[in-house]
Amino acid sequence: PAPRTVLLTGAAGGLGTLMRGLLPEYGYTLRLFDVRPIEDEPDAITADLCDTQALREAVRGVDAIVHLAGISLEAPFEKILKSNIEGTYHLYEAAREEGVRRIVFASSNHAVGYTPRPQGDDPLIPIDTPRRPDTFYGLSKSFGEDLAQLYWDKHGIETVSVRIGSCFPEPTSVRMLSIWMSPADGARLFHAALTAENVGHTVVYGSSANTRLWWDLSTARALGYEPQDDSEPYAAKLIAEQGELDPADPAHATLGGHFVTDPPIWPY
Ligand code: NAI
Ligand code: 15L
Repeated sequence: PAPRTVLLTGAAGGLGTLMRGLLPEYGYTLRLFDVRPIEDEPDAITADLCDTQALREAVRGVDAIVHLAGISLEAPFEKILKSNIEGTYHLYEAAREEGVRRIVFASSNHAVGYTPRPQGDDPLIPIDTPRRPDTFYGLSKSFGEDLAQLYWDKHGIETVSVRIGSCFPEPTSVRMLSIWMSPADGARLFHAALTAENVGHTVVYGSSANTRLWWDLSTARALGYEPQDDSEPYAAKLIAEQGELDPADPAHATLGGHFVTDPPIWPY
């Protein structure tokens, strides 16, 4: 049966707030979890992913989990280690102990951030391109994908790992014209990831059907995802303001963009 009660971790965040608004339209009842309190949501669970008891109670009885909680940008390694690596491990352990069979994991394009972006007639980047994390943040997403594979192979817990491009109300950079996922398409993709049968561990790119798309959406489409949006209407204004991407600039020549070139955050 299709999942009905879904735990949404990271529910206080940007994407979590968007999905709190959109996923109930697909018939889901959401249980909310975040280390930050959520205004006007008295039933939300306010706890850290490393609070294993709170986490186990949070997953008890849900049909599936949409796992968005974590640090969403580069940060010192120790912080990434706690929230993204240990936190995601605790989530999978809680799911295993409580018998939750399906997780949708918010991976990121930064797991493959050093991959050169297609130029000209180059083919789209396939989903099985070697992982090339561009940050400790991207490394934690690469870990999350491997963890998902392990829990499928060893424990039969299914995951769809979604390498999200940029999911915001509107694209705000020329790079985002290629990797943007509209919030409505994000909800479509999460719904497909929650309901498709026999996904095992499936990795997909998460974006809209952008004219300037860089990667292959076929594994997402195979779940039943049919993107409806395209960033192209935003292109003329963004290019006029920011200029075209410069292939000689490493921040413009890779999937990960400025994550590739930003100075490291110390202390490592
Ligand atoms: P965000 O930073 O706005 O939200 C993340 C939420 O996770 C925050 O509310 C934070 O309090 C919570 N959180 C962090 N550490 C936690 C912990 N240890 N325990 C409990 N809660 C914790 O990020 P955003 O943009 O909403 O992203 C959500 C997820 O999607 C993140 O995992 C991010 O890496 C991933 N993602 C998002 C993209 C986007 O375009 N928004 C692109 C690629 C990946
Ligand atoms: C991500 O992984 C971040 O969580 C998000 O804030 C954006 O920076 C996005 O990637 C991006 O690459 O634009």
